[in-house]
Amino acid sequence: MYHLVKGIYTSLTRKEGLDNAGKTTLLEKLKSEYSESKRGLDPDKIMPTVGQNVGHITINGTLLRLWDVGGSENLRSLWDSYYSDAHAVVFVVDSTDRERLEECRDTLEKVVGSEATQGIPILMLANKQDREDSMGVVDIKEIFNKIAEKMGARDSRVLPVSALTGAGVADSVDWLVTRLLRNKQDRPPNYR
Ligand code: G3D
Repeated sequence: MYHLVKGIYTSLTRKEGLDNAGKTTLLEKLKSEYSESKRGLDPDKIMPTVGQNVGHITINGTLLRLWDVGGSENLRSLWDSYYSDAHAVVFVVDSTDRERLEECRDTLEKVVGSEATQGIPILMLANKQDREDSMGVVDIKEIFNKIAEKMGARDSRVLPVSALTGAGVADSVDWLVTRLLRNKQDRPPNYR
């Protein structure tokens, strides 16, 4: 019994694929800053994303429904099902994890290449900028620039953030909302 419980715990908490980038921490930070209740989970209560976490925030009258989807290999196959409903993709990168940057780039390349994401803004967040060992946004941009040409005329940007401290989060939200409003005609909002 102990082994089964331990096995389940290990599989739930194992960092694999693109996990650990800070997606859930960012979602909770956004909820604490922008949701009506102004309540988000404390970072020490956040568990790895097993399926998806959802949040709703309102910015200057624009309601955003945010899906935080797990980045592990087996969950990535589900991403496609989100794209046709999505108005933007926010791709969170752990700037301290040099070893996985190539995997991040390859994964983003697939996201960008998907038919259903054509024309929607892509925001890449270089997270964990509060840490001394983090790569700077210039270095991260260089890695992602290699796929920038595949993005065509679509809006894309790499911005530095710390989901933990909240630094850079307001600028990222501003960028996103501006692009969503600008893109309203190509991909109209869902009011359901
Ligand atoms: P995920 O949802 O992408 O899998 P999480 O990632 O939000 O669960 O975060 C994974 C770990 O990174 C957590 O630490 C979390 O506190 C930390 N983290 C997230 N964002 C930041 C950040 O901006 N700065 C720093 N320094 N850490 C961050 P633990 O220790 O709980 O695994």
